[in-house]
This record gives sequence, C-alpha cells and structure tokens, in this order.
Amino acid sequence: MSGLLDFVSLGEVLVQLNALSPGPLRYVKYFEVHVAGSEANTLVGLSKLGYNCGFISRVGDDEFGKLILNTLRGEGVDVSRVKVDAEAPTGLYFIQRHFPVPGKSTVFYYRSGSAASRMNAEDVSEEYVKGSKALFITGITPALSSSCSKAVEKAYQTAVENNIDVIFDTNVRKKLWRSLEDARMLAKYFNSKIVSTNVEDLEVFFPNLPVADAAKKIIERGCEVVVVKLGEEGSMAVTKDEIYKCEPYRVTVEDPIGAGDAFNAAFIASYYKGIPIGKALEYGNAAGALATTVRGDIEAQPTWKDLETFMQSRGKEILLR
Ligand code: KDG
Repeated sequence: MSGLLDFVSLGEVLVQLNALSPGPLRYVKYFEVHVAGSEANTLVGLSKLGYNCGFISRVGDDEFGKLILNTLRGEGVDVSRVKVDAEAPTGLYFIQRHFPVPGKSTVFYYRSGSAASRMNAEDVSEEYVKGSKALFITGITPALSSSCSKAVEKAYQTAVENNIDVIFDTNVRKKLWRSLEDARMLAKYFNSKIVSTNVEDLEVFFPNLPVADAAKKIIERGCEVVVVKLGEEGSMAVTKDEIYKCEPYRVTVEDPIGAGDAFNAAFIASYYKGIPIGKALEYGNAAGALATTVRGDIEAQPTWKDLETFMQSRGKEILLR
C-alpha cells in the first residue's frame, strides 16, 4: 500500500469498566479497566495484522486520556493527531455481562460532553487523510455531536475527492441517537468501497427487507462489497454478482462487545491483501470469535499467526454459495 499510513480513522476512545462478575451492575463489586472504542479497536486489529494506522480524536487532560494514548501508542497506532483537550474529561462506559441474556453484554455510557465529543472539522487534517490508503468511519462518531458529525463529513469528503477508499461500518448505537430517523442520515455513506453492517442496523435502513435484499440495495448505491455480521450465525458478504456465507466458530463467550471490530479488522486486512472474499469472511469470523473469549475489545485481537493457529485448531467451516 502507498502513502504514509494504510488506514486512518476518527472517533472516540473510552475507558471501559468491565464487570468482573456477571449480573446486574448494581450488584457488581469489581470492575476491570480496558481501553476501547469501535474505530480505534478496528485500527488496533489492523495494526496487529501488519498495517500502519493513524487515529484522529480528542482525549481529556486526565489520567484516562494518558491511558488511552499509552495504549494506542503501545499497539502501534499513530496518535500524533489525537488532541489533549483540557476543557472536558475522557469518556467512560460500563459493561454488564451475561444478564439478562446469558452470553450477551449491555453497555452504559458516561460520555456526554466528553473531550472526544468536542472534536470538530478543524481537527481533521486533509493531509493526514490524503496520505492514507483508506479512511475507516463508523456510525458512532456522527452521533456524538454535530461538530463530530462535521469532522466525519470532512474526512469523508477529503477521501472521496482524493480517491482514497472509504470503509464504513453502520454501527447504529440507538442510545446515542435522538431518533432512528436521525440515524438514517448515515445512509449517505453507503457508496463506500466496503460497508460493514449487521441485521439490526439493516432493519433501521431497510425495514422488513430480507438481509440479502437490503445488502443489494447498498450495492446499488455504489458499494463494492457489503459485509453483514450475523453474530452466532457467522457472516455473509454481498457483491454485485455473488453472495457468500461463512459459518461461525463456536467459543465460550466472556464478553461479545468488540467482536464486530475484530471481525472488521481481519476482513479488511484480508481484502486489502487480495484474499478471496469467502476466505476473508473466515478470517473475520475467527477474529470476532477470539475477541469474545476475553473481557476487553482489543486484548484478544489476533495476529495472522494467531488466526492460523486458531483456525487450524478448529478445522475449516466455510460454506460458499
Ligand atoms: O464496538 C464496540 C464498541 O461499541 C464499544 O467498545 C464502545 O465504541 C463504543 C461505542 O461507542 O459503543
């Protein structure tokens, strides 16, 4: 890949306080500290898979901001464009695990007015975006504030005007949007090269449409490949001519939060290596499965060697049609 960086992204990184014990948070006595946020998670995953990545954001001038910078830097992500904002704190969120649905987690945000939510278009350097091979954006950042929405729009327009690929994950976080109607503005990013999504998000944009038909609608907007994360059902990808389906890897789930980001990183890394889509889905499923086996979003994201070791231990479970 050419340019200074392979992938650039922007968004909020939060301190994650993950319940050590399962059950309702009011009974939880101990929490474990992690660093997470969808866009940064994906960059960390890509970095582990050998790509140069850079992040645009803000953190507070506080201990948690320092933790985030140290963590991203330690994972090999360029943080030269992450501003330290003395006027607002670093955002936090809590994770409740295995309740009320065993195997599932629930997030509780404490991020309103955070440093990252004050990011604006001026924080987005055109040169930085232009120096990359691809821009990765998700539906979370436009939901944080109108200045964040404008920052994403500037990054996106810069990429489009300079023939930089755009990769978009719909990531509709219902707790962050005032209404689903507002969230539907994200459809303007459907002409990205890769759109990654899930069944719940597709339902927001294309109510009552079967998944493959909804994905085809996105392809009609100019997208090259739509990837649909199906959770315990695996994943599928839709292009103009084909539909691919990949069975999941079954693992013992500690916390599923962050699985989609690990999936994205492995799928994107594979796609940019020229690996066929069916195999890229298989790598994505493996990375997503691994991410669910621990608390924290980035800790169990795999290297290529980890992926091969894991997949060989399971045998191949791919179905193409
Ligand atoms: O994809 C996992 C993320 O959702 C989680 O780490 C927190 O970025 C986050 C968000 O905004 O929900």
